[in-house]
Amino acid sequence: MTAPADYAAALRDEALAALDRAGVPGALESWRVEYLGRSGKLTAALRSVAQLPPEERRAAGAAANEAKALLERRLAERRAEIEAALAQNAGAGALDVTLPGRPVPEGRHHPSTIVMREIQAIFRDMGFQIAEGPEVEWDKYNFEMLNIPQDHPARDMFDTFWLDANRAPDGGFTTLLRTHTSPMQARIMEAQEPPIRVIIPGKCYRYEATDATHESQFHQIEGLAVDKGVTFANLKSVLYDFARRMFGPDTRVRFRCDYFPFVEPGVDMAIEWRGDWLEILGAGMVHPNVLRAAGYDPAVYSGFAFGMGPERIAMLKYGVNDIRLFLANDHRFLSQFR
Ligand code: FA5
Repeated sequence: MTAPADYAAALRDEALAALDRAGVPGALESWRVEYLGRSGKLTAALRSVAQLPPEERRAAGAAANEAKALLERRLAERRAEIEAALAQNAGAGALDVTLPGRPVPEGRHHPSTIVMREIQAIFRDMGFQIAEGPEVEWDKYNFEMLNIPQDHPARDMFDTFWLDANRAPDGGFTTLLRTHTSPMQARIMEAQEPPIRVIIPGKCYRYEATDATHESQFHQIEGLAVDKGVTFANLKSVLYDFARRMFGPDTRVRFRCDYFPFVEPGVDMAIEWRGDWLEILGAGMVHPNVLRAAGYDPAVYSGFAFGMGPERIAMLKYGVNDIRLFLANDHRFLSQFR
């Protein structure tokens, strides 16, 4: 059997360990009640000293009293420690409702987004609708319906990311990442009747070596207008108007012949910018084969189409000398635009 003095010492050690674990004022109070309260363990031990045989009473009483004094002292010390820690934390994390709020860093738009929105707003003003289409596209829309059949040499103009999905029985590719937004010309004409006046912004992909003016992922904004009696003069006036709204009212514009299989005649348009002529888009009258493929009678309807690259336009407007900065995700670059 444990001697009463040893029992008091064991109780003391147990209480000290429990005290170390008590970290908040409420836990200290529970501890006090458990060991030093009126029905506490140590109080009970002290009381039981009276029932001991006289020869044990002295040692047991002394041990229990010593333990009690020690625990009371440690309780006071522990309370002071906890209060000091709380006071320090309260100072550090104090909620002062009179302080002004912390500023939330303002988000910014990507330069491509800024330029695309600007371009879209100009065409919206002119009465164009805005449509979007799939980035994973069928060969049929990206090429065939645009007057670029299988094995047509113009396919070399577009270095294509082909996809493994839906391979033809002979193993040929049928799906790809669209190389331009022009497939939406075919999709829109196939789905609706003229009159059509629409622009299509979206991402395009080309399997080409990147350099300061070529990325493998970039945006285009396609434009398409189809109706009875649409002429090349309409195309020119819309694009002149666009250029002057986008780059300033005195901007000079130049058209030169260019070749795209889906337009006839085809042109590229350049603007005069800081003394240089810079091409900003390809355009032309929708090729009769494209109208026919979509189910329109080219004897009745005509149309124009154009396609431009917003990143190249952003490079001009903001003086960016390397297109790869747009997707490099460097905050020092991106934070310069609003
Ligand atoms: C086309 O993609 C034609 N679909 C445009 C068109 C539409 C012509 C309708 C006629 C009628 P092109 O390959 O030139 O054309 O690309 C058009 C624009 O996309 C370019 O002027 C350029 O601004 C942008 N672009 C093309 N390739 C890249 C690239 N690798 N990186 C960044 N921008 C590019």
